[in-house]
Amino acid sequence: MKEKHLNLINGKWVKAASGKILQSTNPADSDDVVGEVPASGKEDVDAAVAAARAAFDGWRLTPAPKRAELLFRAAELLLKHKGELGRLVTREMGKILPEGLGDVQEAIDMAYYMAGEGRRLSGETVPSELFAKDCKSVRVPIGTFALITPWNFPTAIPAWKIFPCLISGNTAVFKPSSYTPIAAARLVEIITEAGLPPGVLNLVQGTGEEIGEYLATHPGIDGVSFTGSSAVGERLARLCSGIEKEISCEMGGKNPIIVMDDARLDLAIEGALWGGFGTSGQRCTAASRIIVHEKVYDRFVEMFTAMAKRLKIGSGLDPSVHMGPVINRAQMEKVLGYIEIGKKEGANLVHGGRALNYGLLAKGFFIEPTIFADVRPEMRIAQEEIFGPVVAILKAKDLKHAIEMANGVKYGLSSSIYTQDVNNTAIAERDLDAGIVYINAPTIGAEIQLPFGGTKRSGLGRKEAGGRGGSLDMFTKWKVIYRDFSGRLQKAQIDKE
Ligand code: UN1
Repeated sequence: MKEKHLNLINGKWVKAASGKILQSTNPADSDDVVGEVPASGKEDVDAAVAAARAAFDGWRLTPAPKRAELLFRAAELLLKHKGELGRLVTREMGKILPEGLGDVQEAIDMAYYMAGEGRRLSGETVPSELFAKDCKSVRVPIGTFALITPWNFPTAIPAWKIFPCLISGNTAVFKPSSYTPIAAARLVEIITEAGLPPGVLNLVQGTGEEIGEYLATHPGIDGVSFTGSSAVGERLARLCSGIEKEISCEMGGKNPIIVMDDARLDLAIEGALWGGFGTSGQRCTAASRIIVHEKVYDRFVEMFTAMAKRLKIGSGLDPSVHMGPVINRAQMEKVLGYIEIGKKEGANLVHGGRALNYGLLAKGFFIEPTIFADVRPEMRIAQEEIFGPVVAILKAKDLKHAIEMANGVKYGLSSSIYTQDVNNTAIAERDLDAGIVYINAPTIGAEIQLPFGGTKRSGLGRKEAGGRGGSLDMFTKWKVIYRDFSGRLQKAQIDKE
C-alpha cells in the first residue's frame, strides 16, 4: 500500500507550493514504494517558519504543565500506534522489526519523560546579599527551532528533539530525512492528534539539498538541532555562527569496544555482534572497531567470525532475519567502496565483503556482515565512519595501548570495555574520551533519561536527551531575576547594611 502524506503548516495539511512530490521506497525491496510526500521548496519553508513564529507567544505563555498534558496524550497515542509505526519504520528504513518497535519505544519514552519535565523545568532560588530582595534563575524558551533529523532512527531521533523543544515552550519546524519521510509524517500525525495548537509543530518534507540549509539559516529560526553527518553538521554550524543562532549537532562516530584478556568472551562476542551489525551498522553509536587484547585475539576473531556467519540477512519484516539492508544504493556503494579500501590497505578480510544480489535480495541493498582482522589504527577503515555492517578488529598489547587506539580517532561518541577486572573498568571510565562509556555492554542502546552526545567531531553544542546537561539546556536559555521589595535603592557589593 502506498501512503500519501502532506506538509503540516499552521495546523493544516498542505502540498508543496510547487506541487512536486518525492517518493520513499523500501530498502529491502525497491519495487515497494512506501509512499509519497511533498518535495518542498523555499516558499514552503518560509510559510512553516512564519507559522511557527506566530504560534510562539501563545505557546510560550501556555503553562508548562498544560503543555505537558498534550505530550502525555501524544505518548499514549504513540503507544497505541506502536505496532503500526514500528512496522512502518522497518519497511521504510530496513532495520529488523524488533528494532523498528524499539525505535518507536524510544520515542514513547521521550514523550513521557519530557511530559514529566512540564512540572519541573526548574531553576534555582538563592538568597540575596541585600535586605528584602530575592533572586532566582528560570529557564525560558529560545523561540522557533529548526529540527533536522536523519533516517537511521526515523521516530526516535525526531522525538528526542520535538518533545524537549515543545515542553520548553519553543515552536518548531521539523524537517526529517527525505529517505524516511513516511514514518516522520505518521509520527507528526499521531502527535498532532493530541491537540497541539496550530503552528506549534510544523512539518516540511524535502531534501537536504533543497531546503536543509535554507531552513537552518532562515532569519526566522532562532535555534537549530541537527543530527546527521559531520560534514553537514560542521557546515551548518559554520553558517549559523555569527548569525546569532543556537546550534547543536550530533554527528558521526567510530566507536570502539575493548575486549580485555579477562573478559567473558561469550558476552563480548554477543555484544560485538549486536553493536557492530545491529541496524546493519547504521547507528552513530555502532561498534565499528573491536580492540582485542593480544592474549585472546585469535580466539576472539575465530569465535566472532563463526557467529557472524550465522547471521541471516533479509527483509527486516521476516522474523527469522537478524540483519536488514542498508538504506539505499548510494550507501551500499559507499560501504562497498570502504570494503575495497580495507582490502587495498592490507587488512585481513575474514568474513563477508560482498553485496548480496541474488534472488529476492537483489531487489534490496544487502551487504554481508563484514569483518576485517589485523587492522592497523592508521588505516582508513579504522579511522573513518563507514555507517554499514563493517567491523574492524585491532590487536592491543595491554589496556593502555587499547585506550590509546580507542581515543586515536577524530570522533568520540560511544565506547565500551569488556573486562571482569574492576580496576580496568575504572581506568577505562576515566580515560576513554567519549560521551558515553559502556562497561560489559556494547556501544549502542543509550537510554533517554541521560544526556546523549559525544566529544571531538561527534558533537557540537548541547547534548540531546534527558537529565542534567541534556536537551533542556539545548532548548532553553537561562534568565536571572532579582526582585527588590525593600522600597529603597539598595546597591549590591556596596551597601554595608
Ligand atoms: C544514533 O545512532 O544515531 O544509543 C542514535 C543508541 C540509540 C540511539 C542511537 N538509543 O544506540
